[in-house]
Amino acid sequence: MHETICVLGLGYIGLPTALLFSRAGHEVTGVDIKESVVRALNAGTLHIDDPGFSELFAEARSHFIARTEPIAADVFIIAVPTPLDRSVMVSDLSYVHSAAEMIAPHLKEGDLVVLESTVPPGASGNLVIPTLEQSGIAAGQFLYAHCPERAIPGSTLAEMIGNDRIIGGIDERSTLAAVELYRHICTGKFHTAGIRDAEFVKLIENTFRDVNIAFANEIAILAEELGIDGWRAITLANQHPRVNILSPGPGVGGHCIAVDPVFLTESSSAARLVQAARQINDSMPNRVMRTVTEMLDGVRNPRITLLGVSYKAGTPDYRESPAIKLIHLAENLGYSVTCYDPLVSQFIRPMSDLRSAVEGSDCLLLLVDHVEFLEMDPALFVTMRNRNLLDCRNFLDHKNYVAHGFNTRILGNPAASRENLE
Ligand code: SAJ
Repeated sequence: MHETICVLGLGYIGLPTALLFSRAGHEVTGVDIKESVVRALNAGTLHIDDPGFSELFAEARSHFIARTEPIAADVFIIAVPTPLDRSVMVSDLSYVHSAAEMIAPHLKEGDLVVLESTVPPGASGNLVIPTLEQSGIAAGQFLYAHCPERAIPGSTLAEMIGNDRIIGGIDERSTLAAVELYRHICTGKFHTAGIRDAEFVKLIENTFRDVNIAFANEIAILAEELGIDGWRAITLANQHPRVNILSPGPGVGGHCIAVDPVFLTESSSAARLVQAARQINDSMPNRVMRTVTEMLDGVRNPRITLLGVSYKAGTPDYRESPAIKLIHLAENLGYSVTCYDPLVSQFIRPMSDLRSAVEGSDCLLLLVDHVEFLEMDPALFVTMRNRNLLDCRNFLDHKNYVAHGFNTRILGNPAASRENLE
């Protein structure tokens, strides 16, 4: 059966979800409060991109329309942002709440409401369902399930289709209805759970990654203290069949990994490891900046060049990017900062082309392992005032930079001084 579907929120998750259901033959109304997004989509222009999005849009458009308000439908999918309110370090559920308020007047008995947005455990029962019940229809008369998204930006469609999904309904009917629905767009397995369990599982997945990145970052810090190449040590440790340590870096960005551990622990007074991991990852830009100040000791009016400002390789997305904190730290120390990123054109600071970004610079600071950086020729950096390189991803061909007169440092590898690389 092909139901009518209303998807609330047309961002990185809501838009591809809406289009996959449209392509599967459902009549889909995509709802976004931003009129510019609605206008662009109805005129055939995508406002976000990821591999396969434009092809999918072309195939799905005949069954898809965007609006600023929901309409009656058989299924409502909530895929709005749940940001972290950093002033109080608590999840901001206002978009989820207002999506539920917008659905309530259209809700009928037998409709299914699915929450895809990531929320703290209990949010469905405490906030979303009571708001939907303001329609006068009780939960159970309408169906409700939490089906958290798990797709990684950069491979959103492939993961949205292929990954297993966790589905937690308020009752068996809801769970089965949600499984039946997602079967139309997903080829992965379905694992059913209680509703709070599903909320919790999503958060521990991303927290697992945050904690493991923090471990990699702590290894980098210890390796620097002990004079050991932390990257080589991690590679060697990972030869063990049950060890898989992640990679150190200048900090954890994006709208999920840095945020979900806070959602997980916001009602707890006991969580320690998760909070310690957050602190380690959040302090990485400070550590990087300290290394830069050591490298540029004695340089007057220092100028540094950030290579990569997105939150990770292969994406123009710079939400919560470690580059943002680094820029603030550097500017507070009186540094001037130039930015080059082959994928980012809009940022919190003006973006330069590579040539102008390095002109007069005292240090290249590689923050993101975009493949495009491998093509840079260090011979082109003759206009730098001082040739320093700090590679926070152990990514570049350091010997080549040393051969071109660069003083090179690698995060997590104090041995990578000029002498050792020569
Ligand atoms: N990072 C490191 N070292 C690593 C891996 C990542 O420093 O070894 C950094 C990245 O540079 C980046 C940040 O962590 O700044 C997060 O990047 P990511 O690739 O780990 O994750 P996201 O935020 O792009 O996507 C995650 C995924 N979650 C997991 O892998 C458990 C994705 O599957 C989720 O759907 C997504 O969060 C989400 O929306 O929740």
